[in-house]
Amino acid sequence: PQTIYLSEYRVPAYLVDTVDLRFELFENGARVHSTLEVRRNPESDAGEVPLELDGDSLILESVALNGAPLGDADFENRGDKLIIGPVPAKFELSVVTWIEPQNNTRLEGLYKSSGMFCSQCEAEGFRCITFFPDRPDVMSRFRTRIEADKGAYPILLSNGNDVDRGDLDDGRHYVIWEDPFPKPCYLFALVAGDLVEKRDTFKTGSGRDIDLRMYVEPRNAEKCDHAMDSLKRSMRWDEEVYGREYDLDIFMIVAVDDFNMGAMENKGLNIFNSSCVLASQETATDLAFQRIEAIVAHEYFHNWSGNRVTCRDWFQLSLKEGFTVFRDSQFSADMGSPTVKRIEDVTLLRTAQFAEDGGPMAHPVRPASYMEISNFYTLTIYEKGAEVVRMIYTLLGPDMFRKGSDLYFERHDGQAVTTDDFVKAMEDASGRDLSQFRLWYEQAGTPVLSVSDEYDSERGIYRLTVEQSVPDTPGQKAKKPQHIPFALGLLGARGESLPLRLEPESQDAPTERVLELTDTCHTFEFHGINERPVPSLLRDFSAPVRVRYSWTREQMLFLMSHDPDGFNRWDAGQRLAVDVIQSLVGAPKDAPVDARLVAAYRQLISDSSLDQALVAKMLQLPSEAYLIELAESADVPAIHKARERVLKHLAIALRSELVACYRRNLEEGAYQVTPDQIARRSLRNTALAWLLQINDEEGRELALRQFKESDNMTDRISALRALVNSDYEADRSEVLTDFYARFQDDPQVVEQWFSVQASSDRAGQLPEIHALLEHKAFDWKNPNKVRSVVGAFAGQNLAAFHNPDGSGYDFLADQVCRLDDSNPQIAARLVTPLTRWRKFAPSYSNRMKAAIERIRDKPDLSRDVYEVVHKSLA
Ligand code: HT7
Ligand code: ZN
Repeated sequence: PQTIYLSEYRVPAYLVDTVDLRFELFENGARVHSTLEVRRNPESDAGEVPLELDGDSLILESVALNGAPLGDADFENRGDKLIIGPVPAKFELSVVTWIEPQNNTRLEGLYKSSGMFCSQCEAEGFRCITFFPDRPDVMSRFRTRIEADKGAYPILLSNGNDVDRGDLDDGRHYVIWEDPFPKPCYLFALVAGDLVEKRDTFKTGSGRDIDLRMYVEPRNAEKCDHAMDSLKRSMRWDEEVYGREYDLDIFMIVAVDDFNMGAMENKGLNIFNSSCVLASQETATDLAFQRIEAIVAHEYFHNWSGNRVTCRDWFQLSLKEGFTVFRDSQFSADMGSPTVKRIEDVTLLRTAQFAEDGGPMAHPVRPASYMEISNFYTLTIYEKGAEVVRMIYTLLGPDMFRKGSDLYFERHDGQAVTTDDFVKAMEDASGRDLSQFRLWYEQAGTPVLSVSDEYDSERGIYRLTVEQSVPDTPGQKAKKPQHIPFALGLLGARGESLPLRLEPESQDAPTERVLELTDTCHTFEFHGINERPVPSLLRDFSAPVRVRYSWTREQMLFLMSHDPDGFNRWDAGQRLAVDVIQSLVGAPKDAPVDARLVAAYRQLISDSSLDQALVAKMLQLPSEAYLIELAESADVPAIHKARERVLKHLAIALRSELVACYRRNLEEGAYQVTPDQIARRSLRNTALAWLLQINDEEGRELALRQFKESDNMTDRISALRALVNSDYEADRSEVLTDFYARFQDDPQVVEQWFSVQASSDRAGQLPEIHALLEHKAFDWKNPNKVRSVVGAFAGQNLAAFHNPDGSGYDFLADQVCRLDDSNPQIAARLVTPLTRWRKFAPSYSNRMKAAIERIRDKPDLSRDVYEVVHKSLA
């Protein structure tokens, strides 16, 4: 496959001002009539070149130029390109293609899901619908006429406003949609199905009434309220915080079961994976409720950061994704607890994005090349991209940042632009120079800050030295130092925040500062410090970096209970737990567990005056995935054992506190998704899980009762998971059977049922995984099902996946090869755990490498999988 380079970007030779589409939808396929108003791009120096349109899996029926049919000699159809020329400077082009949505298993372009037609065009799916210049810098006004059988497809949707509808012969009907905003074709959408409509309204700040509509299958009619409420909160928030009002008269959300990702921000017609939008108390967990709110917000926010201002090319993907993730994380922080939200974001970043940034697919936030763009919808583009925007926010402050975003939207409304344009708007609005900061977009790899300190008691000076280095990554060596905002505070012996005087005589010094690191090495001197302080570094995780500093366990314990920065309090606890677990990896069975960890956890569980949402987070031990990420040459079963050992030790030592914690947090009153109730449920379910790890009879009874009696999915599935992960084998199979019987008609719940088993080292060994793949509810064509079994096994059941005999690796290789033909996007994502083979101890890594080589040798490997396996083996 060909590699595409940013350096080879050229403006399009032709622009398309309007697109007129007519879809004739049938059971055996669809005919797409497209009429384009095309003109030569005045900004292009390409001259009178032929017109090149992209295509994929299309059957071409006819081509006409200015109404005159073209013959075979007038164009060349190469399958992936339709080349027409010579062409006039301005003309109308009509193309008719035939496509087969019912056979489309890639879920790109137009396809069928549970009997309905739906589309997914980002990044390059529109070319699977019709021939078109499929690139985001070609922006057009779309008019779409959809025709289908009225009985089977009463609802026909596309972008914009419905301007006409009517009946046709043979029981068919049509609807015409017009979108007044020019858009790239990746934002085009079409839905046709037998769906119920849920309606609401939203009054904008300027007094316009917006029609809000959700379309779902009839059985899901009662699962829309949460998404609709989330949408209204998002609309209000974007007006209040960013001054952004919605622009069309209608905003629609559709839920589909078969979807490659979470959701898609098509203009005025967002399409969602059912699992990311449908929720009821009985079927969705607290986590799902929160995720739905965040994704609904994310897609809505794209209307400005992505749609009104879009990307010039796909190298700029983080322009819309990084900024929009930043915006949705601000929103979620405002809706709940900012500290908890920060902890969740950083956990994902440090566990998974850092791993990506240190692995074979490492790439900058603005990549310089790619083979398959679908492989670049990564944690680096999304999460690191959001951190980069967050650092700009930290450096500029909220007011200047808002001025910058206003300028960006105003300056670039209706344009397709670059990450550099975004940074420039921030610079112009604030007067700050961000030239060195731009390296965050260009250099891959997670910077490392090595911090050392000394205390000069005679002069009362505390000296902090920070050295930065950015590791080599594929294709990038000898990197330059980056501009890093480094927030910190210093604590005195009683936990008090010390004034940070950078000059000896300065008065009214703040107790927290954001230092700006720009050189390889900086030394900062803090004056008037009367005793050796404890440093609280990188507060609120002010930059996506690794900090190396030799904290003692005493210092970690001190920060855990005294740091006024909630994030760092949590982080100190994590660091302590990591330190204790790491010291036990490969240690003799009877090696002692540090009693200070037990004491610290006892304090956390018992002190109900602490912020319970933070306590709930602090009680979660670092995950196996995080411990692996931190390891040099990971021996997963050894890490698994050490972590389990610490967890069991804590559970035995704190048994009575856990039971008390469970009982204290038993719910009273009606179920609500509020921060307080979420924290209570999380605390009592952590207590339950720990008790079941030590085969506690009282814990078992509590879990069985909770499983039977709870009125919500959070509690029910937590009890299920605790029992499944316990040694109570009879209970395990009984609750699994009972759960399936109760929820078998709900695909989203069945996915959770699959995932509880596939991620469990008790219920998810390979024979059971094979049985799940044979289960009648499993469906290879549904990405959620694949993720919930194969993805959960390889990504969460780490000790089983890393079975020393290599069987887990062979299994994953088999499934990737199987999926490669039907859904290469999903296959390429599934292969990720194997691509990191270099990270593991030799006996594991050799087997992983062999498995990935087997995938490499599969005939007709897709471009998606080809890119990841070849980069992994390079
Ligand atoms: N912008 C959307 C990306 C997306 C996507 C990309 C590739 C393949 C399928 C896809 N479905 C959605 C999602 C978002 O970030 O909002
Ligand atoms: Zn997005």
